Amino acid sequence: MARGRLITLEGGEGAGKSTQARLLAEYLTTAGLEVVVTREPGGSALGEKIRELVLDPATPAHSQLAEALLFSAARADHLDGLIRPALDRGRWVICDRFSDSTRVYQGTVGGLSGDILSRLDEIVVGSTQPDLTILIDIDPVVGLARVGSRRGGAEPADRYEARAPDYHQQLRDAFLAIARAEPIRCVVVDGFQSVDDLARHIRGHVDARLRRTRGG
Ligand code: Z5A
Repeated sequence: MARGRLITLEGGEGAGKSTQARLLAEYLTTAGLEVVVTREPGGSALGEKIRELVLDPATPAHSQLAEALLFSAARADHLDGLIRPALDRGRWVICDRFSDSTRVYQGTVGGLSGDILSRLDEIVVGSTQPDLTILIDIDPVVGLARVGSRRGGAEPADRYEARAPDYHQQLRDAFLAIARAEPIRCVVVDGFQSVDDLARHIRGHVDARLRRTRGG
């Protein structure tokens, strides 16, 4: 059986990653593929526990290394428990955030060295690198406003959302820098489009880069 494909969606808060993950899964399922939608941090029982911990505003302050190790532990469990078995069974896995988020949040913006992150990536992700990464680029002011209005003021912002505007602009720049450095793996799409237009563009990239190359 042919190995499945790993597609990751990356970008800042409120870019539309979860919405587009769901729509892409519907499209690929209709095209006859078996699809798994998952997310990070999360995607496995342990990963979801770690998610609660890292997003909780009440979590005690800790170092970027500790944070990267928490995300890495979640990712290791997610890969072993869900992603690799699904790929081995020929399923297409769509993951809402993955290792680029660690490179951006804990690395470029968080200050952890690229060397440490590369070593962690080699240990945890190894050869299970994304076949395609879709970076949904959006002005953080727009993304955060979307997330804020979805929340309706009912819940507190999580530890990341609550940070200063400049922090979110740095995240945006760091994601774009990865996409520029790895144009074969990454495509950038404009998150300021309507949900339907964005979904159409993403489908086009997936078809051009993955489905046509395997006769799918
Ligand atoms: N993190 C990290 O530091 N290191 C790591 O290695 C990993 C993660 C893996 C996870 O948060 C946090 O963990 C994250 C980085 C850190 N930082 N934060 N926050 P999360 O998963 O809770 O948050 P998120 O990934 O940013 O998800 P999100 O806020 O839900 O955004 P989204 O998935 O990109 O967007 P959405 O849910 O699809 O849409 C947001 C709202 O906008 C919603 O009401 C939609 O209906 C609406 N929407 C979506 N698309 C559109 C368009 N096109 N137009 C208008 N409105 C739209």
